[in-house]
Amino acid sequence: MRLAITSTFLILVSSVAASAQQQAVIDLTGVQIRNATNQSRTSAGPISPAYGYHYAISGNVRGMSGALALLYPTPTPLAQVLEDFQPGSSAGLSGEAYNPTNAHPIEVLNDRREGTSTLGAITVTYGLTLIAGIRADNVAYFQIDSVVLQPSALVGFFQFTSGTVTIDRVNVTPGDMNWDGLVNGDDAQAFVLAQLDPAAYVAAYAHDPRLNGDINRDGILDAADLLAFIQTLLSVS
Ligand SMILES: [Ca+2]
Ligand SMILES: [Ca+2]
Repeated sequence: MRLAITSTFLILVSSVAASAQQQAVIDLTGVQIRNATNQSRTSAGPISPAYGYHYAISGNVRGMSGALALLYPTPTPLAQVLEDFQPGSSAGLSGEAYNPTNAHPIEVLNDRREGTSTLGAITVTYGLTLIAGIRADNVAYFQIDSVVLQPSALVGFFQFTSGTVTIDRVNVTPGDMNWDGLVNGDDAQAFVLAQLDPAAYVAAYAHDPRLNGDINRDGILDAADLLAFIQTLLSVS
């Protein structure tokens, strides 16, 4: 009986170990965007190492004092606030990161944005650095650093009423350049596009071309990968 229980336990343990943690979620509720005030949060659970990650920052913020309390008295999507400060800037709230080592730690986002903007009758000097990553112990983190919101007493500060940073593993298939799940001759055109015009590749496939194109995992997509790509095609056909 003891033996049976022990083996059931071992099966449970091994099945848990075998299933990768696909996503990390970091709660932003209560995080402030405040002049000269760094903030950080970590995920409740771990995320397994991967070659690629998709991250997304979303949530609602409210002005807590000063002009921001007057302009944003109720929870307002962070994306809308960023657009108010600088049109187009909300695009950077989601993206992809490549991790050629397939190991942690890894920084997936380090994005500084700054400038001046007119809020009501006030000219605001603003700046903040958004940082996200995964520690060696597989816990994900998010930081808002080096915040400038000046003149701070007049401008006030924001606080998240709700929100998350999610980091998802991207499942890669080396050589599958058109992301249809297969590696075959149809990928050749996309591979050439990735080499000649990486920006056009990203526009067409919405992925960093290195995720499936850096086949030898040295971190760059170049002619050495073309040879590896051809060898991959030959081995699967
Ligand atoms: Ca394919
Ligand atoms: Ca390479």
